[in-house]
Amino acid sequence: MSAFRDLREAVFFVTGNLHKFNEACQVFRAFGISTIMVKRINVVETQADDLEEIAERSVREAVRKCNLPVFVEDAGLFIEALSGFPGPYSSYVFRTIGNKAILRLMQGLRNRKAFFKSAIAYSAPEMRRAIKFIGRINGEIIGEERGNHGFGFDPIFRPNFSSKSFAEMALDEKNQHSHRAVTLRKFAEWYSAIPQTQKS
Ligand code: ITT
Repeated sequence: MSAFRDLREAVFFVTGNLHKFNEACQVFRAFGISTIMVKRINVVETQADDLEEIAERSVREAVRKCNLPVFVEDAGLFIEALSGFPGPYSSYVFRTIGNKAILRLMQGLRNRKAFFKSAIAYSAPEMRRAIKFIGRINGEIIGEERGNHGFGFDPIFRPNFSSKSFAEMALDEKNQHSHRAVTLRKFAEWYSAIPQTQKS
């Protein structure tokens, strides 16, 4: 018996990040869509100044390699006092200097405003252009790392709707308002509405 028997459909998510995959699974489950992880295989991270452009280039590359209808999601943290740094370079910055160095850069700064942005690009072998969705959440960089949930910059980011950092929230709480959840829901609504024949 198929593991997907109670779900209307499935979607392929190309990512190397299990946290992002788990967030997506939970959002899509509410739409009756099951999520299948396709391990991200590009060794050199696609680089550009704009998240939507990064997502679009990545999805094109993924479709070429997998020959499947897939989506990718790219996110970044934008800090106002640092002119939007690390933004599209978030992955590299997190891997190299990490949260402690961001907190040091922010020491003494009164403007703590920051936002996370997320961009999804979906494409399929016969599609000439990717379909894109974006989401954003405003918040601030707190003074110290807090919480053990989540990943990446979650311990130093507090969204405006809560007194907790993202890392102090369980998955479903982060998924109520996060940048990624907003984008995933927009995508899921669109994906649920298109006829099955256009998805493969
Ligand atoms: P992919 O394989 O899907 O690209 P990734 O880990 O490289 O996964 P992104 O490019 O989307 O993820 O994000 C870049 C970095 O930004 C990521 O490595 C984290 O450090 C950070 N980041 C993204 N989304 C985040 C979130 O929801 N919470 C905390 N940090 C996040």
